[in-house]
Amino acid sequence: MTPPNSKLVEINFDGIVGPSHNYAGLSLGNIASASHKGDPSYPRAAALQGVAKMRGNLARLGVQGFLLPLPRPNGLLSSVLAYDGSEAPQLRAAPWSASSMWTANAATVSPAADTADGTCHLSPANLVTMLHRAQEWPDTKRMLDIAFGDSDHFTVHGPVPPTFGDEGAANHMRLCEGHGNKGVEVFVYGKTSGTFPARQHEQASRLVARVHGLDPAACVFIEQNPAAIEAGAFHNDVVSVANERVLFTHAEAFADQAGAYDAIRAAFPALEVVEVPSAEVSLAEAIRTYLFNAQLLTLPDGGMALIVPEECRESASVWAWAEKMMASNGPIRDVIPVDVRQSMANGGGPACLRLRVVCDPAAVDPRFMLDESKADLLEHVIGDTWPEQIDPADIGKDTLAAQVIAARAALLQALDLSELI
Ligand code: SUG
Repeated sequence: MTPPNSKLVEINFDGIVGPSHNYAGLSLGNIASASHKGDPSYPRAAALQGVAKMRGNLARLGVQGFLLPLPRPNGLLSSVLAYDGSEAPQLRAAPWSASSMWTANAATVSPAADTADGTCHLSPANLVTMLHRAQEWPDTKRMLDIAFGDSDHFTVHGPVPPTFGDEGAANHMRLCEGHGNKGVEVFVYGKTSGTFPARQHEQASRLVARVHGLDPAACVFIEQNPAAIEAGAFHNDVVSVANERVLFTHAEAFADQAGAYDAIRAAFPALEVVEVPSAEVSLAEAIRTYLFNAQLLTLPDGGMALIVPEECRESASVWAWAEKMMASNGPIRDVIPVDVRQSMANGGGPACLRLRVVCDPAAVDPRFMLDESKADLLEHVIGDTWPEQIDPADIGKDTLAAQVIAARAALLQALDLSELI
């Protein structure tokens, strides 16, 4: 076994919820997005919920990063679409989407211990399946190039060509003895067979693995269960999550569940599976509550905690299962609910809101790292400038556009990141 590099730690980079956060029902196959379409949104509350989640994890782990909202409304996309009101309102809403908050879709990340050249590789996701998400990658890449600009430590690639749908880390898991050790990277792809699109294509995953210089013997490619996609698991991280040697998964996550465990175990014999049976938590309830869209964290004492949405505590079956698990002698010792309801209503739980990067924190541009005083600063700027409420009829209005642009600019200025304006 390769000895671990002790400077390498896992940093969660949470996306700050942008000032244009709204519910336009843009994501086919994402049940929360569809069912909240047309509701008023509360961008200020949404962003503050996100900061509170970051503060909690900063206290637990001692390290936390963040990524910034992208420029919205996106004038370039608006002009390309030439929206004149005669078409579906989704075309008006797409350039306004705050969807970059879900940084689990920003990129796929392979830590230095896994790659041939010994740098941490990041590939921004092309997100081609959804118009409102496909606009993200150029601005995401611009930000990753700054945050991870130290080429002794990082390699930032371009996206996978658009024919191959790539949704980033949401369909990627990593198994390892410790975050700094060489790991096994598991890529989960879908095949479109029902009414909802499979957003992660197998060829995109294979391409990312090659570009990152991964050891083929330490890569596993697994098909998502088509029934899970049809039930609303538009990304694999809606039905499973991994951390170190543990895979926490619903029993119906993969097309061939036993075959998936065997394939991972062949590359990573120490695998420990924590499987939730359908009889205890149905697939539908798992997707409704986002039990698996959780952050599975290694705490400083070596134990693991699962950061779940509040919705899990309110579900009789999910919480009964969580309590049983906490009382058992399993690897996950604690289940901690957090309130990210504004994001949840668009289909984004605690795990969607973060991108995991294993690296030396000193190698990251410090402007993207959080501490308590910066969390105060974020809250201050968000409290002062983020719109309190957005109604669907506000989308497209010049007054709202001006407010959204000014709010983001105020945040970038406060963080000394005006080069991103
Ligand atoms: O791509 N929702 C996002 C949610 C992404 C969740 N991410 C992970 N599972 N990692 C999506 O479907 C809704 C936008 C709207 O409807 O306005 C949206 O884009």
